[in-house]
Formats: sequence, structure tokens, C-alpha cells
Amino acid sequence: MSAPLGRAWEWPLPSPGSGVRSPDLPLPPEGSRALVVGLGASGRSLVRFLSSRGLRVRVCDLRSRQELDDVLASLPPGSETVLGGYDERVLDGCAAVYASPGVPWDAPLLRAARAMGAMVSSDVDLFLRLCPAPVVGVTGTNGKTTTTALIGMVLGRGPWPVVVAGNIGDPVLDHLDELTPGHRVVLELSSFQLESCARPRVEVGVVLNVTPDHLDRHGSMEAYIAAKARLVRFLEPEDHVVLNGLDPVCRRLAGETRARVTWFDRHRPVPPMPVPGRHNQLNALAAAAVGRILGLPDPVIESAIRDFPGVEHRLELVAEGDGVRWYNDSKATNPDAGLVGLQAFEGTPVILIAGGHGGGFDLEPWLRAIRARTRAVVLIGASAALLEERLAGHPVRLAGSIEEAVAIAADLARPGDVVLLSPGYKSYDMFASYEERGRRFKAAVRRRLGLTADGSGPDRRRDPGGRFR
Ligand code: UMA
Repeated sequence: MSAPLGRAWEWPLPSPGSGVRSPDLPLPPEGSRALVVGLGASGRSLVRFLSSRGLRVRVCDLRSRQELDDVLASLPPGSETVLGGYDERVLDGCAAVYASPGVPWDAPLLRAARAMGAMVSSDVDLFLRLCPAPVVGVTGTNGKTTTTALIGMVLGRGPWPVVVAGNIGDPVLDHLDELTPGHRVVLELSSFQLESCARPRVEVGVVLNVTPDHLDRHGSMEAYIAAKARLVRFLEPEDHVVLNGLDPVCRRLAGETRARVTWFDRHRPVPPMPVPGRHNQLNALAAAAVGRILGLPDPVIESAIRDFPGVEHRLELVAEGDGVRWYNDSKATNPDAGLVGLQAFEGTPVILIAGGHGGGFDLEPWLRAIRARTRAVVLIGASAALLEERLAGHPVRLAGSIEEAVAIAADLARPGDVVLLSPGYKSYDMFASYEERGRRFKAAVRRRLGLTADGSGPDRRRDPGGRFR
């Protein structure tokens, strides 16, 4: 059965009748013991889901009991915990093992589990097998969160209830019980999540771009591309793949799928994207292409995109004060993302706050843009010394914290400038996540400008001179 364009409500279900995508469900019988590896957002959601299905759940994590203190209280009663590290003994008696995305898919523990015949799966693997609704899966090195949110917004104007989840920060299994065949699901899928799915089949697979990232985890660019390619390889001829014709890896992926290919860069009319940057224009084109595949009329798609408020930590306008606009682009966790962040401010002088954890990248294109487009750079984090050396001759200042970086940037900025946090590196050297980095930046900016913590207005505890009463 194929899905005729324009007849979205007749879009076929993955496995008509059964509501289940795959009969070989990696769930052991009720009463069996299952191990969850990692007690982050996905791990907690796995523990809740597996317990609700009658499994006896053990969860292990490298982090200590003290570090996980607030999380432990929320676990279902009877959950067994092994914290502060683990070895193969945690596998004792386990029929299945479910890994969090941050756990390498070839980790020794998972290899040992496979060798002893246990099922090894993940939250996204389980979800894709059980989800009764059609799924739009979105991947790409950069832009996937914005595009996932945009597609959610566009599909939200259709006749279906829409659920948006996945790498965007909302674990998939938390939504399973609310889904019906009438829903439409939009999932942001990382290379880690795609790698952990036996057959990641979705009804529409979107690949935005593939440039080097997470190479420390995947080992090589080819392995990283292979993980991304899983989103198109398992699709059937009645499915759709939405690809970027401007991206060489995407062009290659077109030859690796049986699904129908739509080149989103060619989508017309160009939708009215309100968030700055050429890359965001491409994200909007991808969302519009998906909207049309599902049968929505162009004016409906355009009005949804026009109303898009943007996504936190992605070129998010934090505040404007003394003629200076402050942007939080903390999600720019690699130099390619740093480059597109800078390119969004063509013709505007930028004070850039950059640096963090990571390595092995080709920095040169980003550094060229930094030299050409910024008036000064404030460097933070583990990469500061390297970046300072590579930017020799360009105005550079060093800061020991994000708060200090904001203070230095405020001194350097002149009316008409943009101050942009777009680090080009991961956050783990100074913060728990890029979200924490972005929130600390926003808080520091708002304090500096005398705004309330949520930025909604002036902080009435301050006098006009900006000092606390
Ligand atoms: N841990 C272990 N052993 C390991 C590795 C990790 O015990 O070998 C433990 C850590 O100590 C920690 C927990 O596992 O307590 C963290 O698990 P996790 O890293 O899988 O993180 P979660 O909180 O479960 O969040 C994951 C995604 N994180 C990663 O892929 C690293 C989140 O994407 C996602 O939003 C969430 O699931 C819900 O689906 C974040 C991300 O950075 C945003 N993604 C990367 C990206 O976008 O580039 C891929």
C-alpha cells in the first residue's frame, strides 16, 4: 500500500492491524530481570517503562549514589541499583540489557551481555517496535533539534495529535502509552540512538547534513556516516526520505535507500523562517517538505513556520541592552555549528564567546570566519589555550567562567554589536551539559542588564544605576 501525496490521513500504518512494528520484541517475559545501563533521562524512562511491564529492573551507573541522590527517590519501588561504577557481575540473572544513548554500543559490558545471549536494546529501539503511529525521524549533525521542533509545529496544524520526542530532550518511552494509530510522532534521532536500533524504520526519514562530530565515539567518519545512514537503509518503497541536495553525504545516502527521495533544498515556495541564519532557512525548507509529504497545504505550512518561536540554546535571543543584542547558541557543540552560528550575523560586528571540551576537528573554516566576522573573542574552557594560539593576531581575551566571559564581553561590546555564545565545543569540561552552559550564560546576561531571571522585565530589586538595593 503506498501513501498518495495529499491524502495524509490515509497514510498507512507500519504494520496494519497489529499496532506493532516488529514481532521480535526485545522484551523478556514478565518477571524476568532486566538491566538498564545509565541513569540519565533515558535510563530513568527505561526503568519506569520496564517496571510497568512487569520486569524486575536493575540499573547501573558510573556516577555515585551522592551524585544521583535526587534521581534515586523517583525510581519505582523495588528497583535495584549498582552505582559508582560496575562490571560484568551486574549482568547476573539478566535476560535483557537496555543501554542509554551515552553508553557506547560496543562497550565491554554490552559485548559481554551479547556473548552470554542476553537481548541488548535501547529505549528508541523498543519505542520504534511498539509505536502504533507513523513516525517522522530527523537526524543530521546540526539543526536537528530546530527542525524536529519545526516539523512538530507544522504537523500540529494538521488534523492529528502530534508528539515530539527523542534526542530533543524528551525520552521516547514516556509517550508510548498515550499514542494511538491516529497520532503523528516526530523524533529527533542522534547517531547514538540510530546505532542502538535493530531496524530503525520510520515512515519519513529526514537527514539534514552529515559533517564530522562524535568521532571519539564512532571511531571514524565512515562509522559515523554508517550510523546516520541507518535512518534511510531500513525504509520501504512506500516510505519517504527527505535529504539535503547541498550536502555531499546526503547525496550519497540517496543511493542507499529504497524509499522515495525528496530534496528539501529544492522545496518551493521558500517558507518565511523568522529565526536568523541560512542554516535555519534550510531547516525550514526541510520542515516544509515533510509537511507537504503529509499532505498539508503550503499556506498552512507557511503560517506554522512564520509562528515558530525558535528553540532554547539555538541562536536564542536572550536580551537587548544598550544597543547590544545577546544570543545564546550553546548548542553549537562543534566547529561546524559554531560556523553556522557566526554566519547568521552577516554584516553585524560580533563579540564571540567560544571554547570548551573536545578535539580532533578541522578548525580552520571556523577560525577563518572568526577572524573575518568578530571584533573580539572571549575564550573559555579546556580548548582556550589552543584557540588563543590558533587565533594569534586577533583580539582575544581569556575568561575563567561563563560569568567572567559575560562581564568581559559587556565591556568590549558597542551599540549595534551582537554578543554571541556559540562555543564550537562540548560543555563537559565546565558544565554538566550544553543546557546548563546556556542557562548560566542567560542568567549572567540578565543579571548584567538588570532583568528578572526569566528575562521578562526589569529586576525591581535594582536601582536605575544597576546596583542591588
Ligand atoms: N553512563 C554510564 N555508563 C556509560 C555512559 C554513561 O553509566 O558508559 C551514565 C552517566 O553517568 C549518566 C547517564 O549514563 O548518569 C547519562 O546517560 P546519557 O549520556 O545517555 O544521557 P541521557 O540523560 O539519558 O540523555 C540522552 C541523550 N544524551 C546523549 O545522547 C549523550 C540526550 O541527548 C537526549 O536528550 C536524552 O537521552 C533523551 O532522549 C543529548 C545529547 O547531547 C541532548 N545528545 C547528543 C547530541 O545531540 O549531539 C547525541
